[in-house]
Amino acid sequence: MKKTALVTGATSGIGEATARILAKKGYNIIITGRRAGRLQKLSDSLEEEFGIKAHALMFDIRERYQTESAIEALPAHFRDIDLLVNNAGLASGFEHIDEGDPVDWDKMIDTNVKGLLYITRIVAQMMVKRDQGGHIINIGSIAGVQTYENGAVYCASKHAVHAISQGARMDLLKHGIKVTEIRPGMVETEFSIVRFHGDRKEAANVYRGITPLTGDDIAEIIGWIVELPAHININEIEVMPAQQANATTVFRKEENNI
Ligand code: NDP
Ligand code: 8X3
Repeated sequence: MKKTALVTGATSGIGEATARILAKKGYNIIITGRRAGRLQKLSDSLEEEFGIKAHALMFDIRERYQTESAIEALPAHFRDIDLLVNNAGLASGFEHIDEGDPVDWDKMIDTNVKGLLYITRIVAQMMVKRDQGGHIINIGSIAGVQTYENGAVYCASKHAVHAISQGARMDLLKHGIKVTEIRPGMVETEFSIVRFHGDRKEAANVYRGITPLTGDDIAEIIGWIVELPAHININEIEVMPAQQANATTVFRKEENNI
């Protein structure tokens, strides 16, 4: 019987790549996000390309009732969720704390922390009730264990994901539900475009002189983790571009005349 995976934030970047790799591995896929057109297109292409069943759920993960209603309304054949990939998230703004915009702060905390909690709670309840184990993979960040200038609130939100991952792993242990936290460094997706409020030049500058990770790189790692034997869990994994040592140390070729 095919397994079912739910991937949040599958309309671009890491989430989209993850949905593709899991579909390729034979999972039936539930994808979520706010951009309906992209969701439908991806859902159709997953079914066509990989011969699996896909189901698109459009909701804003910051809204608890939207999130819960969407999951509660899942058709019967999508309700046995084996794998939840908590990927939806964003950075919004890049300023010192005294200059930050509370609208940006709310977006990050409501999406990265509260949204992740809302969906985790309801899917974990379903997994516990079903009593067949399960796996929750949280996309954290290097920002979940390190902090950088102009990133206090994003880093705080990812520190919360780090804590939630550790706590959930303990809480769900007796139910055979594994919890994995993946902490990437720089991945070139729409992330920086969103962080800089649509300024593509500023976003491209983040990756100047380096070969960043791609969504596919993270998806490959997820694909490997989910195929490990049942008795193994990867608690956490930190993955960086080879030119990035930590959150603040990057070796850029152009600046080093290479
Ligand atoms: P993208 O901007 O490409 O993708 C973000 C995804 O999250 C989109 O599908 C978006 O869908 C979804 N999303 C954002 N806000 C909401 C919301 N309110 N409700 C529902 N879905 C939402 O960025 P990435 O792929 O890079 O980001 C994915 C995750 O990876 C994030 O949690 C990010 O923090 C993390 N990460 C990213 C790194 C990077 O360098 N790129 C490094 C480390 C971690 P839509 O807009 O359709 O709602
Ligand atoms: C995204 C990576 O370094 O921009 O989580 O915070 S970073």
